[in-house]
Amino acid sequence: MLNCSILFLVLILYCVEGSRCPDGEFDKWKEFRGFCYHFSERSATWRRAKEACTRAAEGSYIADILSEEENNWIFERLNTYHYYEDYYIGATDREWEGHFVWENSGESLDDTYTNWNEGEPNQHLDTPENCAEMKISNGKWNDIPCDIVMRYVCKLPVYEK
Ligand SMILES: [Ca+2]
Ligand SMILES: [Ca+2]
Repeated sequence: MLNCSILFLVLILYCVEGSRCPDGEFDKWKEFRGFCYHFSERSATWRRAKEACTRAAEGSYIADILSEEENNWIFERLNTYHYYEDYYIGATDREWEGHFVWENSGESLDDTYTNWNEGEPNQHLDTPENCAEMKISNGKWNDIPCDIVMRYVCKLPVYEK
C-alpha cells in the first residue's frame, strides 16, 4: 500500500511539473531546470524578437544562455524541430561595440558564459553586427546585423509567472 501511495504522489508531482510552462498561442514552451523556453515559429528582427518575447508571457525575455548545459539543451531542442534556420539569442553589443551583454540582465557575457563560433564575434560586415544568434549547425554563437529576420528563443523563469 505504501508503494502505491508513493507512486500516486510521484504521478501528482509529475502532472504539476508538466504544467508549469505557458501553453496556448505559444505552444512550444519547454521546461528545463526551472525555466521555460519558447522557440518561435515566426521570424523577426532582433528588436522585434525581443519585444515578442516580452509579450509572450509575463516575465519572459529574449533568452540568455548561462551555462554549457543550458546551451546544449537549447541546441538539442532546435535540432529536433529541423528548422534549418539560426535563432536569435539575447546577447547584444549595440551599446558598446565589442562588449556583449545579456539584454535582460545587462550582465557581461564575459562574466557569465560564452560559446562563440570560431572567429566570432567578428563584426565583419559594413553593417554593424551587434546582435547574436545560435547557429543551428553546431549550437555556437555568431554576431550578425540586428536587422536580419530570423527565429528566436524566449526564456521565462518558472516561478515568476
Ligand atoms: Ca558589434
Ligand atoms: Ca559575425
